[in-house]
Amino acid sequence: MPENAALPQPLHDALLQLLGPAGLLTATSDIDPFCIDWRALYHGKCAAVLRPANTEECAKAVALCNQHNVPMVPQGGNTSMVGGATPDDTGKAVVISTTRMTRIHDIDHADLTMTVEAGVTLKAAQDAAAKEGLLLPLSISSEGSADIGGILATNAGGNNTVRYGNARELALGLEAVMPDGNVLNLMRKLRKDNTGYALRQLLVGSEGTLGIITQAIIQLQPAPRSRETALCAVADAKSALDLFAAFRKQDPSAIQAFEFMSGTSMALVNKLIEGAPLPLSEPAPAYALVELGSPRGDDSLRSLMEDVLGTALEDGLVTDAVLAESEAQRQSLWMIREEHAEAQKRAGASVKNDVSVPLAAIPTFIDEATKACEALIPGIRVAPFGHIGDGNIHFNLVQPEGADPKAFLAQDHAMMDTVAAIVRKLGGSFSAEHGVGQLKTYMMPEWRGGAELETMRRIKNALDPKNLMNPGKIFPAA
Ligand code: FAD
Ligand code: 2HG
Ligand code: ZN
Repeated sequence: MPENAALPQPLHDALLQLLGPAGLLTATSDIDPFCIDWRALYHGKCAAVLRPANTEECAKAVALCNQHNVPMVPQGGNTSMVGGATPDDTGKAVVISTTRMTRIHDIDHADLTMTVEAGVTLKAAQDAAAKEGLLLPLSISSEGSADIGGILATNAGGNNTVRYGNARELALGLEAVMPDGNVLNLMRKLRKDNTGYALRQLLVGSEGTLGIITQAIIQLQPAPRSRETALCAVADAKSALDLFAAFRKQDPSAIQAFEFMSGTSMALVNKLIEGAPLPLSEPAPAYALVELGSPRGDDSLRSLMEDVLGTALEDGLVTDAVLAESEAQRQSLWMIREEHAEAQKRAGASVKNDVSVPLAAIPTFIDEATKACEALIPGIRVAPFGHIGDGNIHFNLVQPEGADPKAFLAQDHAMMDTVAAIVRKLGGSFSAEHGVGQLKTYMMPEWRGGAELETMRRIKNALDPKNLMNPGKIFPAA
C-alpha cells in the first residue's frame, strides 16, 4: 500500500495557521483510524485529517484544498456500512472530520426544533432533547458515534422510520460548505417554504459528494408519555407482517417501531454478545420487536398491546411473547435488537444486503433469496433482520462456520448480485438506508442508469467541477 502522501507545503502551512495543531493531524498513528471503515473492508490512506472547529474554519479549509486541487472526504462518526467516509488508497485526499463541531445552539419549544452543529452525535442530540421533555425521533444502533452531519448525509433510517420517517423528514434547515468553500445557508425553521428548489433535500443523502453539512435544524416531537415494548416469537416473516397489520389496524399512529429478526441472526446475538440471552422459553424461527408509544399517560397503550398480542397468541400468529415491565427491561429488549450488527461482525466475514421491497413481497423475497444463497455457497448462514415495518430487510449473509473469511468475501459480488436480482424482480431497492458509498457504486449503472444517473452526474459536475468532494463515492468510475 502507498505511504501517506504529504500535503503540499504551502497548503500545510496555511491549514496549520487556520486550524491550529488540534485541527490538523498528519502523524500516521493519528490519521490511520480515520482511514478504516467500521467493517474494516477498506483500508485507505490520506495526507491529513482536518478538524475544523466551526463553519468558518471549515469553509476556509475547503477553499484552500480546492485551490490546491486536493480531494476531500467528509467524515462524521465513521460508521458507514458502505465505505462512504473512507478515502481511497492513493493518500492524496484529506479527511475533513466534524468531530470538533459539537455545539447544540438552541432547542425551540414553540417550533419543536433543535439547532445543532454537524458533529453532535445522535445520542448527544437525543439526550439534549429528552432533558427538555422532547423526542428526537431517529434511533439507530450506531447513535453513540454517528453524528448529525453523517446521518443527514446518508439520510439514515433506523428503528423509528415507520412512525417518523427517515432523517430527510427531520431536516427543516441546513447549512453546508460547498466544494469551492462557499457557505450555503439554508438554516430556516419553516414548515412551509415554497421558494424554488429544496436545496437542503439535495444535500440530504448526497453522501458527502456535494458539500460538507455543517449545521442543521432538526424537527423534534413531544416525548411519548407511555411506551409499551414486546418481543414476540413468530413462525416467519409472513407472521411478523400479519402481526404488524394487526397493530396497524387498531392504531397506526401508536406504532413507534416494528422490527424483524430471524432465528439465525438472534442465535448469533445470544451466543456472541455478553448479557443478551434470549428472554423467551425457547428459540423460535423468527421474532418481531414491537414498540408502541403515546402522548397519553394512561394505560390505553398497555390495553392495545395486550389485546393485539392476546388475539395473536390465540390465533397462533405469535407463539410466545415477553412484555417489558420496566424501562430496564425495555432497554434490554432493545439491546438484543441493537447488537445484531455487532454479533454478525464477531461471527466472521459477512456480506450485507440492505434491501427494501414492497411489504407484501417480503416473504417471497426472503424465501427465494435464502434458497438462492444456500445453493450458491453451501453452509452459508443466512441471517436476515431489519426494519420490516418499512419493508427494509438487512439480508445479511454470514460465512460458513470455520470457512476462510477472505475466500468468502471474494464471492461478495456473486452473493450481492444473486440477492439483487430477486429484489429487482420484486420492485425493490439495493440500498434502503445505508447508501451507495464505494461498496455499491458498481450497481448504479444497472439500477439507476440512463437519465437518472446522468442527471445526478450533471448536478455533481455543476457543483463540483473538479470532482474533489468525496470522489469515488456513489458514481461508478467513468
Ligand atoms: P460517516 O460514516 O462518517 O459518513 C457517512 C457518509 O456521509 C460518508 O459518505 C461521508 O462522506 C458523509 N458525511 C459524513 N459527515 C458528513 C457531513 N458533515 N457532510 C457531508 N457528508 C458527510 N444506518 C441506518 O440508516 N439505519 C440504521 O439502523 C443503522 N444502524 C447502524 C448500526 C451500526 C452498528 C453501524 C456501524 C451503522 C449503522 N448504520 C445505520 C449506518 C450508519 O451509522 C449511518 O449511515 C450513519 O448515518 C452514518 O453516520 P456517521 O456520522 O458515522 O457518518
Ligand atoms: C441496523 O438496522 C443497521 O441494525 C445495521 O442498519 C444493519 O448490520 C447491518 O446490516
Ligand atoms: Zn438498519
